[in-house]
Amino acid sequence: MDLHLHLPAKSSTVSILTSFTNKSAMIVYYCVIFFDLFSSRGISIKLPENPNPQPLKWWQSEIIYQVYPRSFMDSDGDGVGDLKGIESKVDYIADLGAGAVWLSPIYESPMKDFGYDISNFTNIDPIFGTMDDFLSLATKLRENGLKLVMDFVPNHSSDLHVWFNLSVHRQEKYEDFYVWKNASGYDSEENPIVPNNWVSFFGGSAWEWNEIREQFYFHQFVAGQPDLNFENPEVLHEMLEIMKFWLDMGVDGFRMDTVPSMFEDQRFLDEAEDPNRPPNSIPTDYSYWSHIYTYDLPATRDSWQISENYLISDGKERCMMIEAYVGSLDKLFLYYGTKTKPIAHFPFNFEFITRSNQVDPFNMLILLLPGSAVTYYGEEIGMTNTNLTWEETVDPPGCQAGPERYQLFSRDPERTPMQWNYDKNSGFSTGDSTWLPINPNYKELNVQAQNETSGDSHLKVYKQILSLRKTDTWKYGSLEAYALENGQGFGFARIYKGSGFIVLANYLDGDMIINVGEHFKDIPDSAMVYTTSVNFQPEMSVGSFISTKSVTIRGKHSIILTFSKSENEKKNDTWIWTIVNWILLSKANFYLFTIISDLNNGHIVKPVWNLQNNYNTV
Ligand SMILES: [Ca+2]
Ligand SMILES: [Ca+2]
Repeated sequence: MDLHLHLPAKSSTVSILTSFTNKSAMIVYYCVIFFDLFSSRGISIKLPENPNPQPLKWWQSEIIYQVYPRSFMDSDGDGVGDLKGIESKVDYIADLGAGAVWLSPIYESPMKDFGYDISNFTNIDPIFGTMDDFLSLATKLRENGLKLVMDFVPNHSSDLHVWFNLSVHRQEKYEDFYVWKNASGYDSEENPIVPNNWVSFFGGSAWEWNEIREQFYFHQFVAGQPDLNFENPEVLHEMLEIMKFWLDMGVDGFRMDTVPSMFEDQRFLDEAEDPNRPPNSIPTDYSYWSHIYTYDLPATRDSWQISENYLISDGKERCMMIEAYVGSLDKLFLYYGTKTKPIAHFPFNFEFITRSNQVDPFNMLILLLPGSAVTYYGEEIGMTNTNLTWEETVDPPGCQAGPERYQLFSRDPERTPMQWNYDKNSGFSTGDSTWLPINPNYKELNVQAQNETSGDSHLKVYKQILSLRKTDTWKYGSLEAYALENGQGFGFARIYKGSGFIVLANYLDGDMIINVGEHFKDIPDSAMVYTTSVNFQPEMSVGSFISTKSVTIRGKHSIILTFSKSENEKKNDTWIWTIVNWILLSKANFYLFTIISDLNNGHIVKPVWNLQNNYNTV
């Protein structure tokens, strides 16, 4: 399963945040910001520049570019993306300025959940290619200086995995590999009754009857994804062996899928209704229930600790990112572990939701605040969700929800193929059909168009942003951030050794006129326009100098200014590492950002954010 792309976006009913671009499942962990801007009031964030900078680890500084393999590039015309297709586009990813590629699952799978149901964890599915294709892709990535992160799905296997068959037949060692329970009874027609009321993420009972074993098995996701039983140490052992297999193949890290789902409370008690459930939810919906016995149990975190020794024992710095939708900041923090017992390098989720027509302002925000960042394919050109009909819907949670409600749950809209050019299927495939339709807007919105235009484009802005991210200012600079104009906008400045940049973004419709010096310290009266959102209003030339005393930004636009302070203007910043909380209050929600600095390595290491009142986070 792969919750990330849709749930926060699609099922939100209270939040004023609406999904806007699908291809904009943004990430953040290392530093994150998330906010809604309707009448919010802000308190500032201030952190000094780093006096003792150490080189950042690759996963701290480099953009991780997420490829959804089915939709990136199809090399053989069957309408489904594949590894050879990805390999043919490595140059493109490298040219963006990204530093790593994260591949969503490519393992052998019957594709009931499009690859998150794995029938062989150490082989490549033929639809994507062969192991040779994988090694060839890995080599090409390495040659282009790109790291490779693999999706890893520990919670469940496919029901077609050999382990499951052995478990069904109670074969030694495998008998308890899955979560089996007896029927709680039988109804008047002799049908077995489920052990309890647990509901799957994708809707309906999480229990499936197996006629051979005459027991129910538990599945947090589709019935074809039986949950592995992590109470059994053999299961964890097998999973660690599989991770080692891929590390030995040269991968640089993992993104661990739905880790909070791994353990279930062994009392198997009924779960209660969630008092904060969405008003339109129904009892067969996952969001209807409070998942205190099936989600985010402490055992989850105890089981997954990064073995730093193993991860870097050969001198190769590897990365571990853990998917965790856990609702509160406190809970999310637990997934970092502690210094002596680290869990994830960073927990990860897709709750940073972007807005229609604001891809540039949000990219500036997420990529230039301190912290790791992920770009989901297509985000760099501002791809948008594709409206699909019920007949076109293939995603299991969408199909499960039925023709009236599929749009609340389907992740198909954000998975439509990459829009490369003006050609048939936007250059994604030469086939007569594709596994999901191409968004019709490809005729205007595609990579070729944005590369070739003589004017500005999201792609050009994106590359400019990534260039700035490679500077010492981004890596080690101070941070000063404010909500602007009663929450209409947001601005932040980064300064290192007297040079810096400032990002100003207006997220609402009206004009915003900013006197930079009113909010920010140490910004000169004049600064250079580094880049702007596409079609920035009022028009400004990149490279020109403007007064910072009055910067006008029309609605939904953003700008980056760069400047250099003269030596004698530098002041000694007080070096205080601290915990900073930043609260934004808005009409509907309240968001808390926390940044925690690290006393030892002198860089901000754990900025995270939290969205309160969001019951759609899992
Ligand atoms: Ca193909
Ligand atoms: Ca589980």
